[in-house]
Amino acid sequence: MKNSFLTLFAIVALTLNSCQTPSTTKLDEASIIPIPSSISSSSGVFKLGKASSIQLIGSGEDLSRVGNFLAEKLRPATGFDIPVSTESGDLVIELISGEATEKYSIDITSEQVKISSTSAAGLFYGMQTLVKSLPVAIENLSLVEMDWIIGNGTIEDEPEFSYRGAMLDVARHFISVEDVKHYIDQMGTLKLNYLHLHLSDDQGWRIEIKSWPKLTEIGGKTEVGGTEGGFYTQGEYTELVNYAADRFITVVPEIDMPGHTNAALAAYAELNPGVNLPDGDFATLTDGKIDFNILDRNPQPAEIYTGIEVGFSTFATNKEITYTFVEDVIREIVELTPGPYFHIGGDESLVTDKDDYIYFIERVQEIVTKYGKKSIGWDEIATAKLSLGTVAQFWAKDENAKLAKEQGNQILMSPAKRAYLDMQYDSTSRLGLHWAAYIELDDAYNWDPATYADGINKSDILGVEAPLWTETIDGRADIEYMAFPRLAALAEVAWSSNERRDWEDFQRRIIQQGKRWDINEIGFYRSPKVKW
Ligand code: TNX
Repeated sequence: MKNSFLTLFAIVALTLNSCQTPSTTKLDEASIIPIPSSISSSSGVFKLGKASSIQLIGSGEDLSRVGNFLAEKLRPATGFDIPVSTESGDLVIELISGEATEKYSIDITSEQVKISSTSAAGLFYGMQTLVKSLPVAIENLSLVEMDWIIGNGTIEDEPEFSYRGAMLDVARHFISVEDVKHYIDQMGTLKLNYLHLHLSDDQGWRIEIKSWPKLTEIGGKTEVGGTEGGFYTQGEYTELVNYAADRFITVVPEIDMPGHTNAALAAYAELNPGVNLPDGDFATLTDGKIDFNILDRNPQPAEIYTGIEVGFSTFATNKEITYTFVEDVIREIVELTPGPYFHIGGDESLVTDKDDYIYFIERVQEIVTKYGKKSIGWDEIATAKLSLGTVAQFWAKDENAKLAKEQGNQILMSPAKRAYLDMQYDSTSRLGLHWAAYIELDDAYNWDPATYADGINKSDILGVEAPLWTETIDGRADIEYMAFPRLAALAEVAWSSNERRDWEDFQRRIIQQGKRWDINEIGFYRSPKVKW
């Protein structure tokens, strides 16, 4: 009796279990981050099989690249060949005609999966969504025997903001080409499309400038803490630009100025304000005015700096040599940069006189315009007269964002209290600073760029960017610990509408994302806000 009861129980349990399979593969229960605009499920599943193949409809190098990315992503764990052709296939990637936008749709039936978009970027995003609709085991680089199924249904998706960025501060601690590429890979999976490289600061100059070689020879030698620094040759920078472009990510180079310039000031004495008089030499008064010729004589190079204070350095804004220098640097970097933006920094110039600061920013903006780019600058630049198309990157002050808006300029949202990946999670975090806030995962997630800054509305906002400053961060493990999972939260803030976002549902999806990171050996922070 007892035995037959157990047998019956086992049969019921087995049946229940097998009934569960379809429900766990319902498309709207997939763990897609950022959450798409709409997902509707229908009955049945699509099953990836040994004979599965990719069909490209349309033409162009970008389209084939997307097809090959998908094939390469699916092959290792499934062990299937997944050929890519224009002939036929059950995985269809279709470039449709029409004005190119980032919008895409995916239609999944038991016979076929079809991704369509008017742009290759849209197809790339659709491909990322498809990968996240498959079981997390798809991330494995070696064979996993299982059913590779996706629930039938339709996904329609498009981003809320056109600029979805991440910044790496490669100046405070140098970040190797390989580690930047690894970050770019992760950005791609999160549908981020701008990589801002903070290439210079007090502690380091990180890009080769052929006309001013001491920038990297002297200014690139060290980093915070006094360890060996580094820099990208122009070839390596180009390699990063191309690697990013293959993933539909545009590089935004930043040369921070007129403050945060100690590394350049250490390399070239002539860029320093002429206050470093040799011992015993004094400025004289001529007709009651300081004689600047004497003041400017023999400026001394600054000392190499490896601490983490901010706001103590400035270029000499009143010397022509400074603008010759800035123009050479901008020209050389612009030649290597296909994207539309050049970031001129402009933050925390605390030892630059206010009028000098405004003069400098306005002149540098003109140089950027001359070389065909638009300027981006930290929000302080809005105290100057901004050119048409210049973008103010909000990090601290509502007043500055308002000044930019009143001048008809757009705002890039990087509020330090929400979007700064170098802020500690809580007081026990082993890395990071906390001058702006402690930022737990829910803090990074629960804010709305369109209402965050007083007087700034959705239409004033170009997008959202998550900066990672590296005073306390050195190497891939540190980067991963600070960036993940928060970068995923911020990617959803940038891509998905406020109405679509939901913290409870995000918790469910980030747990699955965490499994993917585990398989990819990404050492993310296991926030106590989530039951991993
Ligand atoms: C402020 S944010 C800075 C950076 C520091 C950062 C550290 C901004 C525009 N300037 O120079 O690295 O704080 O959190």
